[in-house]
Amino acid sequence: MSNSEKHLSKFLSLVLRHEPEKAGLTLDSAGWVDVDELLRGCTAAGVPMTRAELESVVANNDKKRLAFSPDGRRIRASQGHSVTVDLEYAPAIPPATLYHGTVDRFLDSIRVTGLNKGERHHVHLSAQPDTAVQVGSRRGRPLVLVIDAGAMHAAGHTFYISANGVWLVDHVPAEFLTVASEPKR
Ligand code: HQG
Repeated sequence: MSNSEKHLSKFLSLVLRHEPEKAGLTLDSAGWVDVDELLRGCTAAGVPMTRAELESVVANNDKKRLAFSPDGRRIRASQGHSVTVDLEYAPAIPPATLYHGTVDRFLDSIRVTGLNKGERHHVHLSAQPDTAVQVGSRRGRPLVLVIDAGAMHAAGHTFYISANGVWLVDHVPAEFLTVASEPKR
């Protein structure tokens, strides 16, 4: 992705997940906005963008964070919102094991309260440990937690999978998680 595409991508994630008002927009209840309105709003906000540029950002985004509606007229972020939206994903059966990337300094708290969703709508989990390593690396030396998703599901926890493959759950109680490798203190 070029630097200018990265700039557009960051602004789009900001607008479509957190602050639609920055582009004079409101998201509908499922997070969608009209593509033409989005392009006009971004341009008015000082981040001019053509439909072709938007399509290129959506296609090249490393995590496929954004998705067009089937008719191509609307667009939304596939997960990661802090504004209230209901993405209307159907509950899904998780794999036996899922992973969460974090850092050592959060571990004591996580062991007490489990994994909390914080500012987001869900706790984010991945099917691949490598993804968890990348997520944890945003904050320091990554620590990978192993989640017994099969047992959680059997205990009645509802899982969803986003359009870009992120596993979502409301909370992970501490008894369902273990540390993949103990951090060196
Ligand atoms: C931690 C990015 C203390 C949790 C990434 C994490 C991901 C606790 C942080 C996506 C805790 C929340 C999500 C507890 C959880 N005590 N700390 N009880 N429970 N935490 O950013 O999972 O680029 O909200 O471990 O790649 O890091 O936005 O969640 O460190 O996919 O598309 O609290 O965000 O994707 O941080 O990241 P976040 P996350 P995007």
